[in-house]
Amino acid sequence: MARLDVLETFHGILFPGHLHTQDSLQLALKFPFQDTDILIVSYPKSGTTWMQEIVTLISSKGDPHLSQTVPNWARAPWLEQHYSAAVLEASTITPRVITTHLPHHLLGPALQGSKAKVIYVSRNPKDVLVSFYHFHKMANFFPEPGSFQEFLNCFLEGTVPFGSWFDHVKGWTGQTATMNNLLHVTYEEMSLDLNGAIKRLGSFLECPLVEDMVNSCVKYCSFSSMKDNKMVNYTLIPEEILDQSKGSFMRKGKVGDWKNMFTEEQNQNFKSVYNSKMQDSAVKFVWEEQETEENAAP
Ligand code: PPS
Repeated sequence: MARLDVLETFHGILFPGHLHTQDSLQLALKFPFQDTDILIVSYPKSGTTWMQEIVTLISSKGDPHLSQTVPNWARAPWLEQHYSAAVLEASTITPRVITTHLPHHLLGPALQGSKAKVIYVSRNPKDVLVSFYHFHKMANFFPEPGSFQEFLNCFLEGTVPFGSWFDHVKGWTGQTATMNNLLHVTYEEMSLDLNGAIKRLGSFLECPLVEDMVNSCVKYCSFSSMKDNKMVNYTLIPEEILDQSKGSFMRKGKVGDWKNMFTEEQNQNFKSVYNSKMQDSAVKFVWEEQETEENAAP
């Protein structure tokens, strides 16, 4: 299934046809979740792969065997991608770990009444945008991103593949008050205190970890360790699909890399769109506080 030039439009959102079909997207919306499932939800480039690795390691009590022998898409498949039904059927891994980039307004109904544990991962949208832009350049299943300014405009309009970051984040984080099986974790929290984030996730997943296990998780899900792990760094993907000569999936792994791409004008424009689109959101992000402090500095 190459379909590198195909984009599927599903409920008004673009999805790369290399990985998605109308059928696979439709099937995801009716997925019969089991109460023991762990669902990782994210907008692309928010720390999905990192969370897949963390959850695998926590479930393995820090033992890296699974995370270093089975590719992430086989141990935590994306629900909406065409191969997931076959992977989930053949898998013997327990608990099942499933990943999705679908927005809440599409997947929410399938989760209604389920006790599946949902982990929502978010990241500063400016870092998401920069990471997504670089990924578009190397991933041949995405359209040409154009200039950074053009891509930024599409991101703010929500016309990039996977739709609007704003709708995605508001849709999922808006459920935290009513869904007690939903945990919101940010990329920035994981960067600041990986040890603490792992402990918090371990207790949410009801998977108690002693200190040695936590330390092992921290070691194997560090950026340097994951960059060298073929099961997560996407070097197993053929060149015609992911052109590694144009970049690497494990690119920088940094908080605040947007500062190397954005002009002051782009930052101001982004901020004003952000403030208007997020005014109805109750969530306060770590990176918002950090940026406010930086602006206040003399
Ligand atoms: S995808 O395509 O949606 O699955 O991408 P996703 O995994 O969500 O995001 C990729 C970015 O996450 C960074 N990454 C990490 N950062 C820090 N530590 C660890 N361990 C880690 N693993 C992945 C990866 O480098 C991408 O970010 P950028 O900014 O491009 O480096």
